Parts: sequence; structure tokens; C-alpha cells
Amino acid sequence: MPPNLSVKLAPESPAGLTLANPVMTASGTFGYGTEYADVFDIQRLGAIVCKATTLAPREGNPQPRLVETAGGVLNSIGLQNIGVAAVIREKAPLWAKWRVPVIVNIAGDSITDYGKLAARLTGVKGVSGLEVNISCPNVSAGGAAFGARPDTAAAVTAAVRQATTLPVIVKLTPNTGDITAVAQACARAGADAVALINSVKGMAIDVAQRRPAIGSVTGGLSGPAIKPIALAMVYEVSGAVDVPVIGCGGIASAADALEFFMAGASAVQVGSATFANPRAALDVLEGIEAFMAKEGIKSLDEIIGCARK
Ligand code: RRO
Repeated sequence: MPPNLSVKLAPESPAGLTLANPVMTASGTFGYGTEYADVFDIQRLGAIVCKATTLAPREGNPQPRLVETAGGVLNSIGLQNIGVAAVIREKAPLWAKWRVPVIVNIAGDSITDYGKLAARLTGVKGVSGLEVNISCPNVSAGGAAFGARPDTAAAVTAAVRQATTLPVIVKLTPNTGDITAVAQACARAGADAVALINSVKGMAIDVAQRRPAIGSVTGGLSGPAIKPIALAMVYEVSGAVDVPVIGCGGIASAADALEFFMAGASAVQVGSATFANPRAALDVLEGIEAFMAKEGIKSLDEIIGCARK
């Protein structure tokens, strides 16, 4: 019998969200999936999460928007995207033909925006779930401001929950005093799962120019530098909520992913590793499969949370 890698990400949702395996792409690092369809067999992934989508199209922040730092990358894209109408018109019909489920990451300036986005995307063929982005560090309105506090995070989650029958994942920010309290508030407000972490606020200075290296001064740090932060938060949150936890932050190899499972994650998202290796997510999946075969592990459940016991 081949090992069972399937994972139920929304066990309480009538719509359900069962992935064939626990390896997802992280929003903002994999476009709409279409960009990678000719690079490797993306249908083998557990799920694809598309770039954050807003009600209206957005141009994003001033350049430069991406800077490499030691052990990570700073970004300040500023929610550049084509808007929900174009996602529904141009992308969803393609996704509807795929085996791999696509989850749409949604972001708003106001709580009302999130409800409207959720309603618009409900019933659209090709959309298998929503990832509620209350954690973008690079916008002046909304974004991480909603995710920094349990009450605002719960209000956004409740608005989305009320507007949709789709499975709802809430993506959390590390830029808060107590991510566990935020996660608990989201779960109570109806989140089917939580994903953590989004990028960590940071900056770099261009010494020759004597100016911030990022156009908007600060950005979000992702990559290997944030993995220990993400892992500690996944460990803490997965001990405090009953909903599945999706680990994200610096995952570039199967060994990284296994650490997150052992800390309590039910699934993982591969993000900026894709910039250096476009097929990073598939490499992670194949490495997990090889580890399970070597260790005689029949089901992911045997390792999820095992470092907690
Ligand atoms: O677009 C961005 O600048 C961005 C977003 Br929406 C996010 O959720 N996380 C991030 O690091 N950058």
C-alpha cells in the first residue's frame, strides 16, 4: 500500500477541502499557477494558492519591490493584482479543468471588502477555497492591521464566514503580540483552518544611495531566515486551536516540511524557495514521499505533532 498523504483541511466544512497531499504553494510566490504549468506537473501538488486578490485591480507599490538579504528576501509588492472580476473571468475557467485545487487568497481595505470578495467567489467553478489575507505587511489600509488583533481578525473571519460556503483558511501575521490569541479568535469566528506565517516586517538600506533599499521603506521578510520563527509559532498555535494549521515560512526542502509536520502542521506552503527553484514545491513533496517510504510511515497522521508529545 502506498503511504496515505491526503489531508482534510476543512473537516467541519460541508464543502470540504481534501488535498491529495499536504504540499501547497504560498500566495504571491506562484502567480495564478498558470505561469508554472509548463515548468513541471503542477497537478501533483496538494493545492495552489493564488496571488492575493482585491475587489479592484491594483498597481502595487513603488519599485524597488524585491531585495535579497542574508537568508531571506524582502518584498513590498503592495498587493499588485488583476482584481476579482478578471480572476473569475480569466483564471477560474482554467483552474476548473485542473485536478489540483486552487485556493484564492483575498485581501481588502475594509471588513466589507472581504465579505464582498467571498460572496463573489462563492459558486465559481475552479475555486476550491478562500485564504483570507489579514497579514500583508505592505499596505497602509487593511492587511496586517486586521491580523494584529484578535477582535479585528475575528470580525474579518466572521464576515467571510457569513458570505460563503467555501472552506475558509485565515492567513496570520507574525507581526503581532500574540499570534495564538489571534488564531483562537479566527477559529471561534468560523475559520476552517489557519495558515502561518506571512512575512515578517523588515528593512534594508542601500548604503551607496544612503536610502532604504525598498521603495516603500519597509517590506516583508520571507525565506530561510524566518523558518525558526514560523516553526515556533506553528508549534504554539497548533497546541491551542482545534482547526488544522498550515505551516509556512522558509520551507525549501522536505526536511523543512517534516519539521513543520512534527511541530503540529497538517500541511505546508512552499513560498520564496520557488524563486530560486521553480519546482521547489514538487521537490518537497517527493522528499516527503521518500522519507515516509524509508521510515515505513503509512500515514501523515503518524508524524503530525509527534514532536509535541
Ligand atoms: O503584495 C504584497 O506586498 C504582499 C502580500 Br499581499 C502578502 O500577503 N505578503 C507579503 O509578504 N507581501
